[in-house]
Amino acid sequence: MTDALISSAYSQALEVIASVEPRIADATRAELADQRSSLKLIASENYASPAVLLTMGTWLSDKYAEGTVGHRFYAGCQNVDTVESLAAEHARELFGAEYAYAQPHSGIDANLVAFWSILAHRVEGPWLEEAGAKNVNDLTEADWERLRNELGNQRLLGMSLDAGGHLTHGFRPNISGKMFHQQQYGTDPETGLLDYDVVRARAKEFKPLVLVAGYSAYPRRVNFAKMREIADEVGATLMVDMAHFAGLVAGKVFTGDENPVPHAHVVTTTTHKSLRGPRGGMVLATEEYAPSVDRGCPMVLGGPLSHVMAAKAVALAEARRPEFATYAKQVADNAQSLAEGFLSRGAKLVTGGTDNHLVLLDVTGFGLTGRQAESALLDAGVVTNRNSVPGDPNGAWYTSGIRFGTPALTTRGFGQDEFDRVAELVVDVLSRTQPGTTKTGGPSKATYVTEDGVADRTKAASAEMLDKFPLYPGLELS
Ligand code: DSN
Repeated sequence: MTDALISSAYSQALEVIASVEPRIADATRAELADQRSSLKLIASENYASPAVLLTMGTWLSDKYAEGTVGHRFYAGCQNVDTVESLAAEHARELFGAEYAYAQPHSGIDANLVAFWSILAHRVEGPWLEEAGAKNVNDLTEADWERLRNELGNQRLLGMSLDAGGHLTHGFRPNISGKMFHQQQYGTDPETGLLDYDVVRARAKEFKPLVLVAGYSAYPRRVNFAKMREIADEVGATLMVDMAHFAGLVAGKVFTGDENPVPHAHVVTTTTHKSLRGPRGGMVLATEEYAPSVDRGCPMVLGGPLSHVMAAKAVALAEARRPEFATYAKQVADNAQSLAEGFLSRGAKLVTGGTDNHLVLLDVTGFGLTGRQAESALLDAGVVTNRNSVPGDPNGAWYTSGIRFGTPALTTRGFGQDEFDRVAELVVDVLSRTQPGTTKTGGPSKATYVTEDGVADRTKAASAEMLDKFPLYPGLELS
């Protein structure tokens, strides 16, 4: 696609939008300007290609298609069937999965589909046999009542939020912490690393139905072969949430024991993080779990977003190209450089470094909370998010950490030198920021004061780098 074509497509689309609600066209333009001019370091964000973005803006959005390919609750779904089949085909080929389900609207939805499918597979099977039923339609209301009670008694073991797990891995305020009896495994208090012997001991004691592996803020690789061994020892289903690192799996940075697909029964992901696709989710599974995953809609999902499934197919096709593997390797190399940049300037990192796409900086060494650091960095045009660190003394709201990720700026073309410079800029801002005081004169966890001139100096230094690596080069809106 030529730059002129893309520029004209977007300019005209915005004109059409402006003719109905100009404020939406303005906000869309402003978002492009903001994204172009800030250092986007949020580990879960990226920049999808124009082809992926354009695919979402079509009439595929107008079709209802509840059900699955070839088995819909609405007539006229032939084109949606094509779209969904292609998304699933690309996903299977890219990840070497036996089965792929492209409907989930988000990562949380993908995890819900996985939970219900595991419950259905693990509980309904024996139940059907015991009740002498061929399929779930043969179960009586009394059977369902027993089934509901049984479902309420299932156990899930996942990584704790402060160790880097996700809220859908059994965290109490999330439905996963309510529909399951949950326990959590953490990381070693000294090293911050996963200790598989501790996970094994916890699993043996708790005997979970579902063992969840995967993370959203753990800066290290996981040995999924070991996690599968543990799951097998206790008869659990291994579910891996690879939302954060799906791009590193797709790009063959994580192979062998670090690739969850050959080891897990069910793998969930989002498509918009390191995978660089549209905002959405996906489930991969073994053949054994496929029939129950396939019931995701209408079990826990509303009608599929056909335009987004189409964009998933386009993004997955992009991820199958050799350039994507080069990108994924650069994401990991850049994270190394960022981590080394922090360490060489005296900053403290959770686990002492990284070997994936993210870095978790402990900001207590700067005398700040995560909230203060996040806000001070934002003032300087550096977009990050605050994050708990293991055993966080400041809790989940203020936190003591800042999470950085390399996928987005790597898409723009940043390399290791630029990420070293990013570390320099971040350390400069944080070391020139002091906590504010509360009304009673004590140290505040929220307010802060940054030395005059630092924010502007940082923005100017960032702009120099960002100008060298423009976002959507050639895209000019008229
Ligand atoms: N919001 C995603 C993240 O930032 O990690 C996960 O839900």
